[in-house]
Amino acid sequence: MKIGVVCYPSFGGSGVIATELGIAMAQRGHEVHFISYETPIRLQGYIKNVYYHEVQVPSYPLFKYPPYALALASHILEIVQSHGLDLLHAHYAIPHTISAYLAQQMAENHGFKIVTTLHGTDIMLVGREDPYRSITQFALRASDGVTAVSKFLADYTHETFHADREIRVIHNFVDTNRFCADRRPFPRSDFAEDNEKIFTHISNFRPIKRVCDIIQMFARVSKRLPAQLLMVGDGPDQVDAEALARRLGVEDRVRFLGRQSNVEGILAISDLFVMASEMESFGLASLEALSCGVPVIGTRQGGFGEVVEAGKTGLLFEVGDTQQMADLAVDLLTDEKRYLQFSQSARQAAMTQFSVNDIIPLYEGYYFEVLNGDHGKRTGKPS
Ligand code: GMT
Repeated sequence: MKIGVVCYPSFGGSGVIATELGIAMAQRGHEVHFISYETPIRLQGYIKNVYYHEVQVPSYPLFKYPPYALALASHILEIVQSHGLDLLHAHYAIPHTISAYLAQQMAENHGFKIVTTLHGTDIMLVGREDPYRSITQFALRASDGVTAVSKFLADYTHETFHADREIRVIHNFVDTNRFCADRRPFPRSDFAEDNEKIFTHISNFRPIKRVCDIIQMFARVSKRLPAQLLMVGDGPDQVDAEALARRLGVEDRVRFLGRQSNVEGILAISDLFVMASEMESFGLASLEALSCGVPVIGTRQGGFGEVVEAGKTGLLFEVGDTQQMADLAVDLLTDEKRYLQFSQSARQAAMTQFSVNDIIPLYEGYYFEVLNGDHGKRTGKPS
């Protein structure tokens, strides 16, 4: 099969999943064409069957907003025509699916199918806002197949967008060999003393991630046990988080590491992974932590409960309740036997429910289903 993959190339989970999925498909013998405005962050080195096409967006003085979606549509069309793609997998409904649909309309003699994967932000934030609501609804109809990374997100999409079509739930996945506590490229002692616990948070520090709650929680924990907090990533709320750490007197124990390409190494030496998100359709970094045997403390929101089993692989708390978050963390870390059970269950869950080897065939099977028929593209189909 010849597959095009359109994704955001950045550090976000959707780009990571799109890239790892594309690579896995290439390793299964399919020809895979990545299409984006930059090389996706996890696409490194030569990989057999993989191509990368960069979208250029010419800027003219007249264009206050360079039309990326149109440049992307033209580029998809060129690639479809020169390589004969069978299927285009768009990660994010807007603008990627819309560009793919436009290319589909233009590619008169080269029919190809469109699969859209909904990741969360496209549906819960961007697509719900008025200017993008109708176009997101249209993208859902225009796709030949739609998948969502959690059941929560599929249900949410059906309700919010009245999407009268099948949305296949395919959970995100993790490479359990790569994300493994045994693989430590650097020692734990680089970050903490033997008696200190290591807390880790990874995100893009956007307001939805509530990173200041994590600092608040950590300041409470620090009064009760020796610990270090590693903040991985960057984003708009970093400045506030740093200021809060100073105000609460924990700045010497909170380390901002910026974007890291080797998150597996950091997770492998962590004791606890923490997320305070207001909403999370899945929470890929949490799954990567579980795979390293690191229990997760996160909010009882969105699809998080599909990733973290409360009371078994992690613990959930109400959004904003940093006291409860701190209590849960201290209780778990100070009960060695319970912690060990959580850690083992975390690794086990990643291996049995979310392993790359089990999830990739679900996508591949879905691709074939879509290629073989009009898959769930029912109501209000664009003609
Ligand atoms: O969370 C973000 O801001 C990044 C966003 C993305 O585009 O990568 O993440 C979304 O997709 C991830 C991969 O499927 C999910 O693990 C995240 O939960 C989801 N983010 C939200 O739902 C807020």
